[in-house]
Amino acid sequence: MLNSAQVVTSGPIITIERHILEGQLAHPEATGVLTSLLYDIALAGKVIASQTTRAGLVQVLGKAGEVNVQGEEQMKLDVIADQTITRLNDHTGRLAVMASEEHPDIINISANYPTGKYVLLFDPLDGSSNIDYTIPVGTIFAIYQRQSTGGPGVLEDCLQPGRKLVAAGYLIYGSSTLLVYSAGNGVAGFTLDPSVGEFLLSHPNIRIPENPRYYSANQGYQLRWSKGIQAYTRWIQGEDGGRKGLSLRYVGSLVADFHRNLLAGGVFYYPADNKNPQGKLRLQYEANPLAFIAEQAGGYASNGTRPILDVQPERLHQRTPLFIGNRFLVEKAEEFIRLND
Ligand code: P6P
Repeated sequence: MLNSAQVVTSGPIITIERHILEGQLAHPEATGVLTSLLYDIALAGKVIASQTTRAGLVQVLGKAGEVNVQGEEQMKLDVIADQTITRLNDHTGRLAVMASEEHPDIINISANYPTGKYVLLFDPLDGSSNIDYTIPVGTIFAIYQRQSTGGPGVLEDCLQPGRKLVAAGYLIYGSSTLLVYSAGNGVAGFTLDPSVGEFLLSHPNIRIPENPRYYSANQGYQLRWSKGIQAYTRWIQGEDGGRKGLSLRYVGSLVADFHRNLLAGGVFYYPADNKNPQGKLRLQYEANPLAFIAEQAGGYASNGTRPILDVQPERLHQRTPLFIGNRFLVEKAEEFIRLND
């Protein structure tokens, strides 16, 4: 059962547009551009949801026959999601530049359109390898202010540390379609009502519960982990006898695993190992936006030695180890790594 404090069961019906606009009122200097950008992302989520919830019916299952910059086979829905977000945002005049996990380089704004002050980075469909098995997948987005002055945005605009995020969030396409975002004043979740095509406030002020229930890690790789991570895992399972172990839940879809732990309390970790010495997950498209959400909800995210949000990105598709969830659980991982590795 979801934490009842986190799910709206009565009171006013608040659309995401109204919530974003009210958030904007708290910033008199706001020009409304960020509000419109967040609305554009919500619209992209509706379009993508219309595809993912009918995947088996519109023959988009299976591979697109292409391989992306990550060396992963692209699923057709990957391509659809990427094109939906790109085409909804490439002409609005709100962005200086975009970058997608599915594109090797930054995505410039055409000279036919004006540029704006924001930078959008996104993973259009994370967990897409699960599409054929009807396991929840998601979109992850990160919004920064451009650092370059005028003209087309540049690579450095897309290599900002997470501490500089203006807003971030994710959509989950699962048993329902949920959009979770933060613009720096807490975390809110909106559930799509497909009958009216509106995201309605369903999870106001999400806070990660103090008493965690789950841990999420692919223990199929455990023998590849460092001594510190293996010891941490035994601690999580209650080896020290001093505490009840946590239940293991691992879907293999980051957005689904993260969201469950955000609402129920827990930790997700994808450490570096001898196969992925830098870690598997991407700093700019996955770790930073989710770390922003985690900290806004009272949690924490680390690469095992320091806060994810403090890492200065060096490359657009840089990978990182990721430990994210309840602060004390993530800090415990840092301690095991510090003492054992
Ligand atoms: P593994 C999906 O491909 C993804 O990028 C994340 O969504 C997920 O958390 C992770 O990889 C799963 O990786 O190696 O456990 O299958």
